[in-house]
Amino acid sequence: MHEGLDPEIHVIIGDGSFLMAPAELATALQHDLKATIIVLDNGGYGSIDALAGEASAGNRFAVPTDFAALASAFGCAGVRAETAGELARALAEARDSDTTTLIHCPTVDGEIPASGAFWDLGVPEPRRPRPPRQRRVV
Ligand SMILES: Cc1ncc(C[n+]2csc(CCOP(=O)(O)OP(=O)(O)O)c2C)c(N)n1
Ligand SMILES: [Mg+2]
Repeated sequence: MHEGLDPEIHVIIGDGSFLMAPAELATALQHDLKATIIVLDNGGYGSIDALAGEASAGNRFAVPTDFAALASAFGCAGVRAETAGELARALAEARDSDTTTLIHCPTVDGEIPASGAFWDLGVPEPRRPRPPRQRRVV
């Protein structure tokens, strides 16, 4: 739903949340909707990782995702912005464009900073421990 005078729609979303439903890019194209999606990439489920503390498992992504390439694969524009200047340029280009644009913003290099918050979070356990599956190189 869109309200207000500015016809532009902006979405700000974390990398983990975006990866739960990337096919929404196809939905945007299918319905001829334009949105500018800013993906804040801290390399994992940062909030959950911090809340789980010592018990955290599987909340950091072992493999980086090229979100700009992912957007291109869906037929959207994809761009990576690592500085405030690059982000400003990318936003201006997205505003001038007719298509949905994804702007990939890496926010931390490596460690996800602690949030300082605490949440008594249950950590699910697999039936038998096994290492995460590796991405197959073809
Ligand atoms: C559909 C769904 N699955 C799982 C969750 C639990 N959850 C809340 S925050 C979060 C992490 C989100 O990660 P990200 O979007 O990368 O944001 P970050 O915490 O790293 O800033 C998860 C998995 C949720 N809220 N909704
Ligand atoms: Mg994240």
